[in-house]
Amino acid sequence: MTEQPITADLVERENAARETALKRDYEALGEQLDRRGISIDAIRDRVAAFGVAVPSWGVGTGGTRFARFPGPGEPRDIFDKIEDCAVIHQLTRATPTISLHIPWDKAEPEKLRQAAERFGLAFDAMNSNTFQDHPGQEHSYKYGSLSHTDAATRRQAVEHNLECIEIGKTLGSKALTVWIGDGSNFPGQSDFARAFERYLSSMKEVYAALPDDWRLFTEHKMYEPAFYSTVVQDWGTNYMIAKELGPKAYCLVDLGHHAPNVNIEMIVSRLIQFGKLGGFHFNDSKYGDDDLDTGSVDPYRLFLVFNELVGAELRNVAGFDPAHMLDQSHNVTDPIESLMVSATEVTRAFAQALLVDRKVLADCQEENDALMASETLKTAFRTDVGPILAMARLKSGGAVDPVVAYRASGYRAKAAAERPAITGTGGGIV
Ligand SMILES: [Mn+2]
Repeated sequence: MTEQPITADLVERENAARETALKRDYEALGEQLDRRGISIDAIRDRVAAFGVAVPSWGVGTGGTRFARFPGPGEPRDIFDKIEDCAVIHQLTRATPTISLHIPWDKAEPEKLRQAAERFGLAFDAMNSNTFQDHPGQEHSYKYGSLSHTDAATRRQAVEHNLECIEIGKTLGSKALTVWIGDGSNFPGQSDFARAFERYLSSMKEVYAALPDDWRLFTEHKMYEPAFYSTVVQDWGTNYMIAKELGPKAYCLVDLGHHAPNVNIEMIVSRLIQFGKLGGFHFNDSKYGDDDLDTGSVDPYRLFLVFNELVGAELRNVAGFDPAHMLDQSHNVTDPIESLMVSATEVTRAFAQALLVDRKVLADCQEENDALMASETLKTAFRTDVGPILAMARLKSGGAVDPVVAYRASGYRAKAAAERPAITGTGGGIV
């Protein structure tokens, strides 16, 4: 029997207080959608079946290069992290998998598997880490890893990725995500072409070790930690990598890893069209990078991304199976609360995208009716799908209001009593 970190009684009690109002709201929305030719129950079932992975590093408090302000009851190790991930899934029913980061989460693979299984969780993509030095490693990544000028350093970085694949095999993972911090801080510091050539050569070795049923995701990032240039800086380079490596290689789109105002939904469309969209790291940003909670700044952009995804699904694009993961840094909130809200925002965007009248949209596009095309999207986006999301959670045994139930459970205070405060450890924002 699957263990639940929060007692079922508490969740039931919290849900009972909200159920009557929810049913009324759900019925009212159902009538409205019915007039638009949409079955609310069908949307609810799609939402209930949707999942987004939680990154193990997300349940710890993040930080910036200036400071980190840890919260109470922070996870001490990967086993505490798995328990926190279980809370998120118990209440939202939207996060059935965890994405591990090696070596931060290194432990006996069998113990990891059992710890996840205890809570009914599985493992998503494995993440390698060659953007910082780890205790005992022979060669430093200060000047790069997979693209380093020194062959021995590149070899060490390749070996690390191979180890991640080996660990992932035991855990039932089916993908490896590679993000590197390689790049330069000065014009002239690095030869762009030679660095990229070295990177491709290293990645070919990683790709060769990939099991047949695995996928390799490469993640681009415009800047940071290198501030002048990065080796895998944008989706164009990422696409070239995926093409160069082969059919199991795909591009991963981290929403925050682009310049402000970049049309990300269009990048998503391009990658889908050419069969190379691997998946997402969801988060939000205002000026740059990926530190803000998903949907907190620009929920319309998130919706537009899902509009492309749902469109591709309805067109039955061959091999279309994007992976979804949250990847954000929580500096001022309880990470469990942020991840629950963010998982909800992802499912909200998905539900809204399911409401788009595709026939009307296609007609508007054919007729060059720009205004009504936009309004067709806006109609879906403006629909408050909250009751659908809450009903999907209720039917799946989750909480009608996950944050309220979580706060009522006193989980964080209990964790704080059991887990002594820790300091240090990287924020792990990749
Ligand atoms: Mn990322």
